[in-house]
Amino acid sequence: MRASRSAKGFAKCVAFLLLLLDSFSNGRSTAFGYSRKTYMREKVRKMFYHAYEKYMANAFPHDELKPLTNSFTDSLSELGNLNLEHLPRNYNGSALTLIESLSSLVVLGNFTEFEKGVLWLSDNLTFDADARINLFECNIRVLGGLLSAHILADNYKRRLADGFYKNQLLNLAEDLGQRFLPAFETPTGLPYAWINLKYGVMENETTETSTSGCGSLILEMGVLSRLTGDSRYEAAALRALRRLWSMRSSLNLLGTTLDVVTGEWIEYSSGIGAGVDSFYEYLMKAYVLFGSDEYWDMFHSAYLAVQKYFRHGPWYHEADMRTGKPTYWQLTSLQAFWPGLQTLVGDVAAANLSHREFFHVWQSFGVLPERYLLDHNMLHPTEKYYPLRPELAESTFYLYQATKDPWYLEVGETIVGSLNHHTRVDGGFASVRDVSTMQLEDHQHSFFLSETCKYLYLLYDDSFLADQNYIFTTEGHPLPVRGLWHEKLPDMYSNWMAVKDENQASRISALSSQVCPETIFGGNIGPRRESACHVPDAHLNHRCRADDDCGIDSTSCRQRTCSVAGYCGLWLFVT
Ligand code: DMJ
Repeated sequence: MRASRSAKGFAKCVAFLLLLLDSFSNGRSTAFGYSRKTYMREKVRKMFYHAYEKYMANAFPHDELKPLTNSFTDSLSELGNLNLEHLPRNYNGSALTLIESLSSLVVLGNFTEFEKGVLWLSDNLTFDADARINLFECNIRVLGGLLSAHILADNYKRRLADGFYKNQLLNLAEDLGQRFLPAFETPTGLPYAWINLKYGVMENETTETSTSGCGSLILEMGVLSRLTGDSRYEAAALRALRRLWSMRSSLNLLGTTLDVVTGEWIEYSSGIGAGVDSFYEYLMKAYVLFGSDEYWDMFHSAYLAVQKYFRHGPWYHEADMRTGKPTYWQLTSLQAFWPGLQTLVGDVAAANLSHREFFHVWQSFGVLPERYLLDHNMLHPTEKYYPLRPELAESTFYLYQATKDPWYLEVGETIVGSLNHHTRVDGGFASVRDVSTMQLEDHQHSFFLSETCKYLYLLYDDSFLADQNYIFTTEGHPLPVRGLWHEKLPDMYSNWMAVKDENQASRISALSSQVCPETIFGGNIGPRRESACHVPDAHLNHRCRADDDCGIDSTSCRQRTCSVAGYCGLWLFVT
């Protein structure tokens, strides 16, 4: 009972944060009126259905659609498998795109199609397949998709045929979870990256995995344990996460790849993009979902290290975990999720700054290139593609929720325009092979339906979020924030609950209350300055005019300054 009340309090506080930030938009331009919002919502709805219907017509029940040839690919066995090794001979797909679409169908309010999908999966889906799959990919797409759809089916039972839903998706999820468990049987508890669904870990399997691969399992496996009462899934994911965390350097940095048998790092350089991204995301989101201090403590230290060693103004480079010295100066498309995570934490100022830069790159190319070499100011010679990724849309959605600044709706409009212009074809939506020529690739990734379309839709219609607080998994599948799942509410959040008025609230955020103690506001820096919550850019063009317009940086507690171009930031390297 106590736990449940605390969790509700916490959830309310998160909602309060969003409301509070809402008030910072200061009545900016309302050019984005109701009808334009409705128009955009319908435009995104059409995008989703175009992708979904073409998949159902030309690829289902295989995994993903090939939109240029109206055919399919059984890609679950190919995900993460760059050299396409050990491909199965008799694998005919798991209806991956349908699984990934279920939660989006609920967000769009289409319970008829949702029910049809659930019925088909209940009757036909089996994981008893001789297929070697990537544990991380299968976890976020399949296990996450099934669990989220199960919870939604249960929540919206009244919208489905009477007596229709009897936990079929949860049973499938449990079957899959059991097949994951052998991967964790290593001397370190760190899971193998690859597992055969039917036969477990293959002989001579590679022992190399990524930080995301063993650090981004806790949401799905934790929820599976909470729903089934079988603690093995959460215990395995938590053991792996703890072991991974114990491998951090004295700077609180981690590498990108490691060996699951020896527990040694293989690649010491890392950043916030490929191979690491969702590790950070899951620490924070596990804290919100399960309320355990342990996740917050890990996230907090990791976040501060990222801001200290990877950040350069609004950009993030990579660094060696042992020395903190920069290694690669590259922008990657996956990094664009970071402002969304920062917004969830309350560090909206930093989020806003980076988001603008990613959007600027999107505008320059028409979409986000997979990798851009910041030090050479050029596209990466081989990674010039854009596979319909969601990260910029995701961050735009979070920032709009936090600020209600209509500018983010315009950003969304640009993204929607580019996607329709460059990637829509008769047979669905195609990935871009080369952003410099806009040559297309015959692949519609399932995350286009689970994430890209969902976040864009939620930008213009968030009614799905009205009655329940959700955390979105890294694949965009909503999981409810439930009091029952909270062990206890950490003390630091008492700050939020004690907030009485707006002025007080504006000086506290999850991070600032830890990093910049409130006394700092009465000290050298002066009273009434918020640290983390937002850039108090009350001006209509969102730009500062003087240093005084900029708040305090949440991680260094240093005064931000106003750049020549009119942006608040810490323009020097943070050391
Ligand atoms: C998705 O599968 C997830 O968002 C994952 O965390 C990163 N990559 C893709 C989308 O780009």
